[in-house]
Amino acid sequence: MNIAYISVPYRYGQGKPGTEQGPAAVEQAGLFETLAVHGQEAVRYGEAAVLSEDAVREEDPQLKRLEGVVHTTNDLHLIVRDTLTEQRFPLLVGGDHSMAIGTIAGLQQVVPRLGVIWFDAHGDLNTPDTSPSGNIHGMPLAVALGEGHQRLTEIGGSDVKLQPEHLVFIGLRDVDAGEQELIDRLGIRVYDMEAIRTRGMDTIMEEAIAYLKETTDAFYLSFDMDGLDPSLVEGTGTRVADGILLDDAKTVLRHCAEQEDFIAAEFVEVNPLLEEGNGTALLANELIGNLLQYMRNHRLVK
Ligand code: 4U7
Ligand code: MN
Ligand code: MN
Ligand code: MN
Repeated sequence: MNIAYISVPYRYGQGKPGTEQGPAAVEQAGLFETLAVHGQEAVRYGEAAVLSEDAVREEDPQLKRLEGVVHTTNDLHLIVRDTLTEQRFPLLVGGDHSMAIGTIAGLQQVVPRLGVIWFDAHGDLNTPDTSPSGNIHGMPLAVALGEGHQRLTEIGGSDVKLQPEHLVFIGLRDVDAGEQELIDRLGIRVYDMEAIRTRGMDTIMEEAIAYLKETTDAFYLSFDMDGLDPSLVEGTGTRVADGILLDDAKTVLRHCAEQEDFIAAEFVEVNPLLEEGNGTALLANELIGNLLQYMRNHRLVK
């Protein structure tokens, strides 16, 4: 019983109310039952601290709600680090994607050569200088690569948390100019929708994992719900047309689950206030169920 569900009920990395209710919505959708069905302890193992609305100001328009993001990601990195140290598999539910600043910092303290599979329509590689929105959920990978505001890059220590060759994108299709510049300059591996269509997700995941294995010791999956096709995810804040369909998403999960050195997963950007009903949270819960099913023989789950 080694899966440790950790919730991150927060929204300060973006402007739309609702992602702070993401974890509760996924719990409502049956997360504890899903954990139990797969032989896991049906508990919330941890929850990241979140500042109250009153304590968070907009201040810098290029780094909106910075204090709120620093507070939660700093707390989360300690939770993730300790969970991993206890030989457990952190299963995180958010919350907006800026939480990954904390996830990566925490994992990297235990696994210095960390690999990342970033399932997302977006690059999340903006800095305060390049961001069109000032929302920090569009910046977590830049921060992990050591680019951006020092309050963010120093979470978990001042070293660089992620090397560009330790990152792969799956489903990328909405990239800002500054992000593209960074991808080109650093030679980051991208599997876009065109690649998925022409080569198939099985081939791509095999290649992506083999690539990461060359130079990393373990990897985690960061799953932004907006990587999926907008027809599947009404309840997420930044939907982009022509996304990944369910079968291909499950293929991503299966390939990750088959790897011994797969050490954590996060499901982010569930926003129940953007839809009638709870469809996106239900889908997140279903995907988590698929993941646990595929992981039934995983060393961290038995
Ligand atoms: B998400 C955006 F400009 N790139 O920086 C930005 F298009 O975590 C969107 O992937 C960021 O959902 C989306 O604001 C962040 C925008
Ligand atoms: Mn994202
Ligand atoms: Mn996204
Ligand atoms: Mn709703």
